[in-house]
Amino acid sequence: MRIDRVELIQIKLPLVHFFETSFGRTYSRSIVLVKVYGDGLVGYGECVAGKAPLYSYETTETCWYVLKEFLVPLVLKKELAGASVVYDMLSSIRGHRMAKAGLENACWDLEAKLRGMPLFRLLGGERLTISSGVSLGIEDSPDELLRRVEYYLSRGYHRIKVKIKPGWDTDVLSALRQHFPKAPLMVDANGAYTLKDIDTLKRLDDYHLMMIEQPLHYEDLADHARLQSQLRTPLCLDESITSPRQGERAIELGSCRIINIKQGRVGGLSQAKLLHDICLANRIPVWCGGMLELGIGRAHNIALATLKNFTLPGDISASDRYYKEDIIDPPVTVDRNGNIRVPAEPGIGFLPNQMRIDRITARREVITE
Ligand code: OSB
Ligand code: MG
Repeated sequence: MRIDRVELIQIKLPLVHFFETSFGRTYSRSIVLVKVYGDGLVGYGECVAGKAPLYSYETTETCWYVLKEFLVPLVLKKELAGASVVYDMLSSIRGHRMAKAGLENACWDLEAKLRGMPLFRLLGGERLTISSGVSLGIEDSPDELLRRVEYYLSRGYHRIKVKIKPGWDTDVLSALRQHFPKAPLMVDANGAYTLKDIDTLKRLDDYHLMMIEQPLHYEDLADHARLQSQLRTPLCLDESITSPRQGERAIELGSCRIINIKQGRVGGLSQAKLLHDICLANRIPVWCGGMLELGIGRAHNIALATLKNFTLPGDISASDRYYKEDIIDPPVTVDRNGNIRVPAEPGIGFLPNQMRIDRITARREVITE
């Protein structure tokens, strides 16, 4: 496969409801889409980085810059054996994994389309439906959160994740458990605690949580190992696991018992699959994380979540949980049983709606050399 041009498109789309984590409130997403043209077809990718460097150092702007100046020139006009070689072709560039993922994932879509097969099959996936889950942000009041939890449980979602931070934790969880004693519930702190909060963290053991995601600083695998040894509830790492190598270290150190795999965070589908394989070999279950993706990134997540070791419901929800109108047709939906159908059509299996994309485009550039 030979890529003869790459198009970068920056779009902006408001969320139907703000999303608040321990690092702030988001009202809309500004993201970079990547279109790779080769052998007569087009592959689509989405960079998951946000406007500001809060979750990671990458941003919409750094993705655009690094793709245009450094990454795209490394693959343009080259003969590629397939998408699986792209990550190594980009290895001279340090970090910027979300930018790399946008480009590599577009190549995966293109390769699958050229072969006439669905992306999940090309990745080696084995599920025809995947479980839905939802991640609920910090709200203005616990009542507002309760209302939302009730709604998603009634829609059949298989797991509810709620964001916590100091001051929005044990009281909120007590209220949740009073109303929903048996609900499959977990929490995500996005690194908002330190070991000084050990008393609060130990009390989290009382709420029958499936897991506690990223309670401590993203750079501290050792502190997470210390914490895990004092808790019954499994820890799950997100921000800390920036690569398959970091995943291996976290497992070795006992920093977590579960890993959240986000293809954007680790540099694309090939690295995500590698991390998945490492976890499988070490009997660490994984689930597919989300970054409030639009339809293209969501489609890549769905394909990834069909791999064998994705045994826990992740953060893949219906398109309308995030956006009034998604940029793909049909939108992602959750059925009565809380499942999401994996498309059987070639590539990502959803059709990007170019007219809708054009309407929300802020900037566009075609790179041919
Ligand atoms: O920590 O998992 C996270 C969204 C943006 C950045 C970080 C995170 C999240 C979510 C939402 O929790 C997941 C989703 O529904 O896409
Ligand atoms: Mg997280």
